[in-house]
Amino acid sequence: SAYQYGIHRPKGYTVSNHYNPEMEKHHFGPTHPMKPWRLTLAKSLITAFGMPAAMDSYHARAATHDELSNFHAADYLEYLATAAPQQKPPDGSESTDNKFNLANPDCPLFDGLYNYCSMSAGGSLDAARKICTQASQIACCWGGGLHHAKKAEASGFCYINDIVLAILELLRCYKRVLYLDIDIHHGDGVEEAFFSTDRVMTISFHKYHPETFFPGTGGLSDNGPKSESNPGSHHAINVPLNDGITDDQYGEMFKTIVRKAVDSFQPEAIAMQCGADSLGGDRLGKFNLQVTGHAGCVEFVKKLRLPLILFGGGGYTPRNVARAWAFETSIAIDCHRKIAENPRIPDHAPWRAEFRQESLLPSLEEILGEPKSNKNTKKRMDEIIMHITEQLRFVNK
Ligand code: TV7
Ligand code: CA
Ligand code: ZN
Repeated sequence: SAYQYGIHRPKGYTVSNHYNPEMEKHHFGPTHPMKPWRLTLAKSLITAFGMPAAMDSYHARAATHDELSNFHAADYLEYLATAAPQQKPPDGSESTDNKFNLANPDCPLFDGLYNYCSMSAGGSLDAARKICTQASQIACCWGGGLHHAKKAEASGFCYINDIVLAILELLRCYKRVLYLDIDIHHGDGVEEAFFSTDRVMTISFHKYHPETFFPGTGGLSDNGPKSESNPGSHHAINVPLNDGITDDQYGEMFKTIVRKAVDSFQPEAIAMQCGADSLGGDRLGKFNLQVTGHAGCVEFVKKLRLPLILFGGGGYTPRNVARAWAFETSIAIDCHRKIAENPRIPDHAPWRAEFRQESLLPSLEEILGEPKSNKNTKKRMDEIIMHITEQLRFVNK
């Protein structure tokens, strides 16, 4: 029997969810940290809490070659569509074929790769179109958010930049789009794609440690090519952080910076990448964020009442990824208070082994991951806010 939460459609606006269950059937490889089945786990939680009753659910279709070519180079797409999964040479050595940065351990060529990419992009494009026609006010595509992909290059587990494609779609009907990125990695692909326009402002919060942490870009002073003739200068904002940041500190930074950016840039729509590798206990990340802290950023953005797309992204401890995206879906449909009152996950479900006796929102006593020591000083946080405030003085819409 389904869990009874009494969840109903929010008043006055429509939320849509864009998902294709085929995505989970794809595997990057047994030891690769990117696990597409975390999407199924998220969808299972969303369903277990009765959330589909409160939104429009769409089966995400595969994006067409034409649609992908709005951002990506033809020869790159051609190669993606035809390259065969790499066989390990019999001598056990690594493959040397790395055209377009493919077939390295981060971006392997796996079975059905092109299918996987076009479904991820299809969901994000569908979401953008629902936002453009105002059929939805908030659209969720947790299978998207692949922010590192470049025009003709795969990078950091990303092959097709569904976010860039979705923002290009939004630009057909909205004058200015604000891009927010709370994945623990720098949103370099999206930043670079919109370097030379003043119609998109990008803000990425990330761990910044160029020598040791991927992708090594996104320093505080990297605000786009600095030239008089480039309208896009000052429209790339970076918030470089260190390990161990807490909910309070992160939330404070996020709200302060986004509030100032919205005031000066006056966006008409927002695209937000909600990478869940910034949560405590992530396999790759070392921040201390809890589900409520991560989701607090989404709640703050929702309250701006602008057309909004929520993308997934990173997240390498699948059960925590699923928790965060399920709770963020509940914020979109405005039932998060109900969920917070009884966050216990139904224990009869097939995902029982994954969650055991846990709840959707881990309590204060059972936080996500071992607390890491916080390497972010108040002084540095103030410096960052000062620098960004200065940058935003150049942006006046
Ligand atoms: C959006 N970190 C993507 C984040 C992309 C991070 C990296 C790995 C990794 C890859 C593996 C693997 C891994 C335990 C972790 C410099 C290298 C070091 C590959 C072994 N285990 C997102 C990309 C990042 C692949 N890459 O933002 C297969 O970690 O640091 C690097 C580059 C060279 C390649 N090696 C890692 O979250 C979705 N990769 C195990 C098997
Ligand atoms: Ca980020
Ligand atoms: Zn990431």
